[in-house]
Amino acid sequence: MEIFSKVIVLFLLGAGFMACKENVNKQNEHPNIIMIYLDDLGYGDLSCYGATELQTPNIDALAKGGVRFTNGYASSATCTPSRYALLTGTYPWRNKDAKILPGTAPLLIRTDQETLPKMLKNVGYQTAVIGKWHLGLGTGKVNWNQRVSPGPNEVGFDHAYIMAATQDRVPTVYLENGLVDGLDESDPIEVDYSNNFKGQPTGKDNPELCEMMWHHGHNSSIINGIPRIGYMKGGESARWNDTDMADHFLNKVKAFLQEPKDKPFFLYYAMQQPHVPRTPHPRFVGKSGKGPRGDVILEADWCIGELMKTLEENKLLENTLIIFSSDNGPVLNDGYCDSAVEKLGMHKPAGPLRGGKYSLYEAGARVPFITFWKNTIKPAVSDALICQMDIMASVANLVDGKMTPTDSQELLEVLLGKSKQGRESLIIEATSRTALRYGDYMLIPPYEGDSVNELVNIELGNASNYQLYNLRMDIGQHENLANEEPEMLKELIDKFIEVRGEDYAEISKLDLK
Ligand code: NG6
Ligand code: CA
Repeated sequence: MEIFSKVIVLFLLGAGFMACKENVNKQNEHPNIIMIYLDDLGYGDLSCYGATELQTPNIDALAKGGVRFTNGYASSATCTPSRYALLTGTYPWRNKDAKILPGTAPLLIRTDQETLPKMLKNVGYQTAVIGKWHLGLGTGKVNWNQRVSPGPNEVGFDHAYIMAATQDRVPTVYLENGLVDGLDESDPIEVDYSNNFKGQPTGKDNPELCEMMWHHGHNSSIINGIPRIGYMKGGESARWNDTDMADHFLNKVKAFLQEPKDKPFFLYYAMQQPHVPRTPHPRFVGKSGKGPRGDVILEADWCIGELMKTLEENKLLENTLIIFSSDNGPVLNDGYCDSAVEKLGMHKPAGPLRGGKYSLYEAGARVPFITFWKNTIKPAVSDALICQMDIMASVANLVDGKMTPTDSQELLEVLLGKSKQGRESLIIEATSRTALRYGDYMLIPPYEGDSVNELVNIELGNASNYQLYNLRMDIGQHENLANEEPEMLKELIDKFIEVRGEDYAEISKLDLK
């Protein structure tokens, strides 16, 4: 009898163990997914990507325990197009409106369009965006005093806590599911990108009121002592506090993670650093020795450490795929005098790459790109070619999600570090110009326009002839091989035209024959 009961106990324990294991496996089929997306962080800005003058231990820990990609790309060298590609899995140059948007722009993603959050929602995910949006809101003239719609909720996010555009653009308020957070009805908000409101100070006319001076652009409404792009009036009680922004978004993230959940979740954590205006919390001021740009990178790294702690405390780490990247490459002076140039020292935001934000050279769209999933992803460095646009198809494969084939390539094995067979080719975009990465080569077609944007001091990639670089041999794009390798040049031009077709001819206004 005793033996019999022992057998039963063992059997029950075994069954319990199996059930538990099955549960874990089931959960593993539908892991939580967190996309951490920084704004203007360069390929060389992190110590895990070779920076020696800045230490980013929390992001380094992701890289150390996960896959660190050396050929990971945003689709573009500016924000809106990259975010569009990330969320829709389509090339931004297919949408003529996918350009840097003002804060009053209508929603860029069609509400009937397939998106990454919608695809996940359809297979049972709870979806949330917290942070920078910059993909437009509404359908035309927005009334910020009513629910602003369509927006993130209408393209797949159950929950949205966002800033509408960028930290340097009005309106300088947060929106929660379309409603301005903390708005007092008796002090309505008005926003205009063409004309000032009577009697409101501007950076242009009232420099004495600016605590941070503008260098180019950014001379409209002054809010919290910072001159912005665009004019805004009212909404005093709802205006954000710039130095608290990182903590504010982080607290929203923590609250979201701590909510009890009966579904897996997708969290798009779109951080504002190190985009201008760089406003580190006083805890981080002076910590990098590189001025506010370095300080906000340290602040962002700290936020990610806090995020990781929250995941651990809530026992979510082993069942969460984390993807870390940036929307475009680095810029130092992006319109404010904040000593980013003067205090740079030996730090190289672009690492070994040429160019920067706005550029068709590598530093424009090649960015830090890391995947981490405790006990599932094995640490590795991968040189596979991958684009943020590919996350949608890859994740769809992971969760059995449905999506119509688009420009997004299914590279789940690459994302998880099991394969290094990435893309064969990729079109990258920078301010409506495009270039082709094919294997180790980069083809930059001729474009009119300045070769250097003197205001931001970045080489844009414009030249009167084709440029061809072998990135494996020459990551810094010093040697144009167009004359030396005519066959390769021809092959790449053919490939480029095959994908870009008439659009390219129209945009570049060049005779392709
Ligand atoms: C530019 C702004 C720049 C930044 C950028 C958008 C001026 C002169 N420059 O037009 O400061 O806001 O747009 O950056 O206004 S992005 O990362 O969101 O694409
Ligand atoms: Ca950006």
